[in-house]
Amino acid sequence: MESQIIEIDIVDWKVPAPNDAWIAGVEAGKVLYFPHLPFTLLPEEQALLTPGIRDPKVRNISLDARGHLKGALGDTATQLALALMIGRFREQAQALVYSLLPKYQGALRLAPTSFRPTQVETRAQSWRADDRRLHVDAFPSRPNYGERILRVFCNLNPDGVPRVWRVGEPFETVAKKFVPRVKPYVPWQASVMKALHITKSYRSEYDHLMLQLHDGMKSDLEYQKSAEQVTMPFAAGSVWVCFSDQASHAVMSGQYMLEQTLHLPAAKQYDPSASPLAILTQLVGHPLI
Ligand SMILES: O=C(O)CCC(=O)C(=O)O
Ligand SMILES: [Fe+2]
Repeated sequence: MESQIIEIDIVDWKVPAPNDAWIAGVEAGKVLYFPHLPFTLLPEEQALLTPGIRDPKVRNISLDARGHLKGALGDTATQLALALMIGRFREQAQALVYSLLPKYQGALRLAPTSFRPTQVETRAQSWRADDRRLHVDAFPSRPNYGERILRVFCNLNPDGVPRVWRVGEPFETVAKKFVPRVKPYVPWQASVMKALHITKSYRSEYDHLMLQLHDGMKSDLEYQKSAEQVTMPFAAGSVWVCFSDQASHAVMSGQYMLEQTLHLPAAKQYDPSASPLAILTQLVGHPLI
């Protein structure tokens, strides 16, 4: 299998010039890896690196698009410091993406920024929520009609502990394996789920297929073992960027990460035909949204 990782050795949060191979690579579902791109903490921010800062009722601490902090414990000063740290990462992540992918300017929609202080290995969860299994991202309650999920991840572990991922095979390979096994799409069920507010909007056939890929991959233990994959330790002080609705990924270990999600209409890509929407549409042979 061709490498699914492209290393880019820069030390500032912008690339000197856009690069066609990087653009085509990330739109093909590869992971852009910046091994030497630390997020610099202010001295007073070191104290924020503790798992106890997260409200146990939520999965991650997040800063929403309006700048509201959610899921953190602690006094006002702590909450303010967290919001400032996460907000600074948000700015740097966006600057990096705009330098890498200038055509996306004006087309990206900001989603929440997350801070993940919990040690991955100690998290207990159901198989469906377990990101230690290879998967592509798909969200059950939020249909997106093919809109892309672009993510910037940053390992800010202070003790040099890497965040270890597994990165799997290309999206087309995954889709060819799992699409033949999917449960059929039932439009009236999508209507019921919307009426009951199980989904925030009507679940399209595209969203159905993406969830089926997500669940199909995670529930197949043989696939988890035998699929082509590489184990990738993302170093402390590094950044990586990928379309997480396309790059097959799993997180195995690590602690302290910042993550920015940006949404992009597939039509605004450099090559819309590389999108999961285009690949799945081609595979099933009829429109999905
Ligand atoms: O926590 C991580 O490193 C990644 C988890 C994951 O699968 C995701 O955020 O989509
Ligand atoms: Fe994921």
